[in-house]
Amino acid sequence: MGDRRGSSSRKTALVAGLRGTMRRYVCAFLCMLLVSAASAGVIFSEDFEGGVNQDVIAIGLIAGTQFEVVTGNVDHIKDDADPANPYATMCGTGGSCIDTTGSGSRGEIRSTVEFNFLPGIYYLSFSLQGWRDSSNNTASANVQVLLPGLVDTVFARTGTHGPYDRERIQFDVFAPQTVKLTFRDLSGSAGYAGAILDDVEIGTATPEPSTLLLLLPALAAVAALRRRSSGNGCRPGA
Ligand SMILES: [Ca+2]
Ligand SMILES: [Ca+2]
Repeated sequence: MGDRRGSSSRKTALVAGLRGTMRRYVCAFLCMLLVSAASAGVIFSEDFEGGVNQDVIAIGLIAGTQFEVVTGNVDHIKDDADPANPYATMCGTGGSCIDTTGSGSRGEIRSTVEFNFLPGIYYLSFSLQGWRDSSNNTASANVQVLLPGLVDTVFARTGTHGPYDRERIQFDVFAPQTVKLTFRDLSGSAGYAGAILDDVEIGTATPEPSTLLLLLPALAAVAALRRRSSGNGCRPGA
């Protein structure tokens, strides 16, 4: 009899513990979404319009931008109207851009800015296209995009040029993190021709409508838990 009562109270304590843990996770998730929805906006952007023209940039700062070369080299290209310039239309509507393959070396660029991500939902977007000079030489490249612990994705571009594809990655941050953004030219580039990169942007994302729909059962669960418990409700840090 005593054993049965003990087992029953242990089960009750376990269920209460699970409810408490579930409530904390749901509350943290809801708070994260609410913070994201309330603060949607751009927190970083780089269009590569600053600095010099048609320069091979080796290790060091890409002048006029918020990126530096950390491995190999890249080309910082600017379109102009000079037909003698083989890169006159390389950036397309982008104005200035980055060829992720410099001269005979695949490049790796990293933001000079360090991002202090608080819990929330964010996006990273950028424009990417294949390579072609005025002689119609084309090339392709695979570009690895890295925000350590948050984003690690490879994008492939074939040997065709334009139009840009606008890529967008959405990612969740569950605990504060400080990281830099890297674009790394992997295999696929040909000699001096890689993928063309432009218009990098990071921002806070508004939850998708589908995510909000998924929240409804969670909100109902929290409400039910609150009714059954005299404990704390949903509040930051609960
Ligand atoms: Ca640009
Ligand atoms: Ca190049």
